[in-house]
This record gives sequence, structure tokens and C-alpha cells, in this order.
Amino acid sequence: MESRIELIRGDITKLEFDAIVNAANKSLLGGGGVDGAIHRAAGHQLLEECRTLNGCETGEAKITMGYQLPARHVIHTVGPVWRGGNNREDELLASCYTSSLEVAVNNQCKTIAFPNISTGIYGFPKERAAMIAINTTKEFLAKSKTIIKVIFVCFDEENYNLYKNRLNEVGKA
Ligand code: AR6
Repeated sequence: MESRIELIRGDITKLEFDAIVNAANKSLLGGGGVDGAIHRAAGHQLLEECRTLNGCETGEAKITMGYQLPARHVIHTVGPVWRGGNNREDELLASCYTSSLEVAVNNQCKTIAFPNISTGIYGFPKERAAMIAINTTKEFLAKSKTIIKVIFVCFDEENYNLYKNRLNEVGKA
């Protein structure tokens, strides 16, 4: 069977997928990094819809429309801030991937793109985050046939190389 996991280097706001995932903060009212890029590209209606959601807990996910984005939906998830590794960071990051995939399935999204959640402003070690992202996604796909494509979108070369190596090691789903 052809792989359902793909890797690209680029800008997630350009992708025409059923859903792109936003690495948001608990307010869901915008910020820097990929969150800022998504809000800029989607337009002010995204912020208006986000205001109705009453925020989001770390490790959870909520969906909106994509507005002016080529993607139909945005799934907003809140990654953990890295605080040394003993504050459930691994578990919470894994939960971002699982929750986002569950939200996708519940909203008939079959193609979904992820950024490298928590590895920018939130400071999560990149290699550790890549392993969690890939392992969690593979586990989910093994149990769910609904999702036909998951794409990891790496903005920086370091993340891209880490993902490439890891995917070569473990094989794709
Ligand atoms: N497309 C894909 N990936 C991107 C893009 C883009 N256009 N822009 C940045 N990245 P970050 P976090 C990558 O900091 O660590 C915001 O202020 C970036 O290179 O966006 O989860 C929120 O509001 C990095 O690898 O998110 C929160 O307050 C990855 O996206 C906070 O930042 C994640 O970096 C969340 O921090």
C-alpha cells in the first residue's frame, strides 16, 4: 500500500488540504510563528470564529473554517511549553497529534497537514518532538482508515532532516 505519511519543507499556509493544523496558544486568539502566518493568510474571519471557541487546553484541539486559506479547515491545537521534560511535555505533545487527528476524523477531513508543534517559540527539543509526532501519527493511522494523507510540513531545514531520518528508520504508515 502507498504510504499515508509524507514530508515536505515549506509553508503550511499554502497547502490545499482538508485541514491544516495550527500550533496555537491557549487563547486561540493568534500569536507569532505559524499561528501568526495562518491568521494573516486566513483573514480576520478566522479570528472572529476563534473568539467564539473560549480557548483550548494544552494537548487538546478545536476546528474552524479556513476562510481565505486554500485549506478547508484549521485545526487549532495547543502544544506544551518545554519546561525541562518533567512536566508531562511528551504526553501533552502526543495528545496534540492524537486530538487533532480525532477532530479531523470527526469532521470528515481526510487529508491533514501538521507543522512541528511546540518546536519554535515553545522550545520543545526538535528530535524528541519529531519522534513523538511520527510515532503517535503512525499509531493513530494503524487504527484508523479514515485519514488518507498526513503531511508533516517542516519550515526549517533542521526539522526537515530530523523527520526525513526518522521516517527512513521507522518506515511510513
Ligand atoms: N509553515 C509551517 N511551519 C511554520 C511556519 C509556516 N508558515 N512558520 C513557522 N513554522 P511556532 P510553537 C514552524 O513558534 O513552538 C505562537 O505565538 C516553526 O519553524 O510557530 O508551538 C502561538 O500563538 C516551528 O518549527 O509554535 C503560541 O504562543 C514550528 O512551526 C506559540 O507561538 C512551530 O513553531 C506556540 O509555539
